[in-house]
Amino acid sequence: MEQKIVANYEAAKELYARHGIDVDAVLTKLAEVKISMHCWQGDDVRGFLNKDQALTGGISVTGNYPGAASTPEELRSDLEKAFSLIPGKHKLNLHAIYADTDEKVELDKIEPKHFQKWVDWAKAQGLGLDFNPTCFSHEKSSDGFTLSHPDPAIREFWIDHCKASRRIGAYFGEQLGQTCVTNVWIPDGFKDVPADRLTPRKRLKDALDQVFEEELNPAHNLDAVESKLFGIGSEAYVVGSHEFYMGYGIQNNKLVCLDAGHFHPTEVISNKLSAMSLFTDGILLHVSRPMRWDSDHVVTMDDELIDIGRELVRGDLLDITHIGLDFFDGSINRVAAWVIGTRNTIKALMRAMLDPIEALRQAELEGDYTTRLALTEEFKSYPFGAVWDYYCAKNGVPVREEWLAEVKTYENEVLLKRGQVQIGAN
Ligand code: RNT
Ligand code: ZN
Repeated sequence: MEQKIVANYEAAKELYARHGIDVDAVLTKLAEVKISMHCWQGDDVRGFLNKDQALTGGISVTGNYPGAASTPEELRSDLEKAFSLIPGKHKLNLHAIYADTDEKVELDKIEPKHFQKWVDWAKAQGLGLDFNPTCFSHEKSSDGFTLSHPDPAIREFWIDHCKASRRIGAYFGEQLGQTCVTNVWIPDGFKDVPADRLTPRKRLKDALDQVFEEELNPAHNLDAVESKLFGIGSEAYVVGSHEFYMGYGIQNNKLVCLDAGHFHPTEVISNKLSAMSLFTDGILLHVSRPMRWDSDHVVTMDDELIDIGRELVRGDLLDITHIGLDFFDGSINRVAAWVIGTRNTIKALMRAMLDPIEALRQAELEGDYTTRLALTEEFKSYPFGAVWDYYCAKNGVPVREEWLAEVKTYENEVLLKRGQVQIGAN
């Protein structure tokens, strides 16, 4: 390792040690945290089943940066590049439409075998896998309803799809020796004010009961449910609202998924973690960055990301929280998007671990809010960058912006040689 990196690290260590912070121990702890990187940043949520379907469900990707993956091989190659630039061993989050098979299979009939190539690859890469049924971009979701659809036959189709997805999740968990989180998100909702808010929610509750009927080994698969405030075309009403899933999750022992972009603009998920932890066994996060709406921008080192990190660390919630990412930006290099968002998320956790937590707690307890504020602000310019550089070097990944050169080379040698695909038609 470069001498300068070590020297800076040693100097930083000394500064933190004055506040009783053991930086080596922090890095050991940080290495244990897995981030679930979402596959769908690589191809603008297109997938490989039903490729001709436009992206629907009230979510949207904009931008036509060249080089989007259009085959499983391309996506895996891009993922390998991204993971090689991110310190630590992590997970990949797959959606059902990313099945890697030559078979023409419907969503309600998918099986583990359709994902075998992903499992083999994850094994070889030392990655865990997470999973999601895809309840959008499909003719049977074209009127905006899936699990809460008034037509029992359509509802049945989506129930079967979610059941099949859970079995795939359990297969991932069993094969890889790491629990898979299978997260159910549906777009169901109305553009305009509904006459009846209750009945669709009753149907959703009943559908979920059927989806989760089959007992699966929790060491292999854990279920999560993701709420939302609104989507494009479901501005007035979303069936699976926060209260709905908070209630459902707590009553039925499911992980509640908190997506940073799924609440009112000034409402933050960081402030929900401590409260939820008192009532649930586990939490799933979709770390995202909403800008004016649920825009799914690449995660940056903003106040909310720092606060999410702080809450997870200070509340000792890392063991019960599954950290997933959820953003999709088609206007920049997609590999870089993954690298930026994932490195930031890890770095935010590291920063939180380097805070003088005990001193802050003590000051607060004594009513000394002056010290609390002063320390918090001074620590914002403590040399966490030197610790981060050392962590990256130690993990054999590029230090600072050196990773960008690798992405640019990859762009020239691989991405720009791909044919341009028309993606995200809206
Ligand atoms: C949509 C939800 C959901 C999706 C992914 C693709 O608003 O956030 O998590 O982004 O399933
Ligand atoms: Zn999400």
